[in-house]
Amino acid sequence: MNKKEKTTVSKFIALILRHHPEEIGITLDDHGWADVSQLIEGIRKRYPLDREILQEIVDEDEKQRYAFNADKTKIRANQGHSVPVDADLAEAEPPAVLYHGTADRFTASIEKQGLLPQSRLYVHLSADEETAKKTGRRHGRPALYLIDCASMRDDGHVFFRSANGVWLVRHVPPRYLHRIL
Ligand code: HQG
Repeated sequence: MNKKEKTTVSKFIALILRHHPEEIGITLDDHGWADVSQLIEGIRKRYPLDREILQEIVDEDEKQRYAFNADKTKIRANQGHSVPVDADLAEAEPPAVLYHGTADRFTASIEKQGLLPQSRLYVHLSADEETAKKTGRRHGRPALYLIDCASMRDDGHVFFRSANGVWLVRHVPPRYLHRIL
């Protein structure tokens, strides 16, 4: 399977493991795990997939979006869920500043309400401006916020870091946001 085909299948796997497992008739457990055999069987109705290719997709994913359990009978997304699962996120102390990329058209609402998770369980924050900008571009003309995490921490906000290094928080009130683009 070439890289382009793997990306297509990977996007479908992300959809299943983060948002719509029912799309292929499977369920996730409370911690977001899906049965690997069931996942492969379900996906094969649309795309060719076997254990070897799935392993390659997981290993080669540039954001390390997926993880297997120890005996590789289960697989889950490390973050990004809209389905309410406990992905065993580790509470962690964030750097003094993080970034959030969004689209220009959302900024009026963001500056009124702060950053909200919208359809996901958490607001996603990036450690560097470039990554945040890329995220923003997915939605339109990018806008960029610097987040004053040091003050948020002082004020008792809790941050999590997913297994693949994404920073997550439930809400960023407007006073901690500084628009830089
Ligand atoms: C915006 C990708 C209006 C928010 C990326 C964002 C990321 C508001 C959009 C990960 C708002 C939600 C997540 C408010 C937030 N009013 N709009 N109050 N608060 N928003 O896709 O952060 O490749 O759910 O700014 O790289 O864009 O899929 O979140 O624009 O890490 O692994 O509402 O997904 O990673 O959009 O992206 P999303 P996101 P993957």
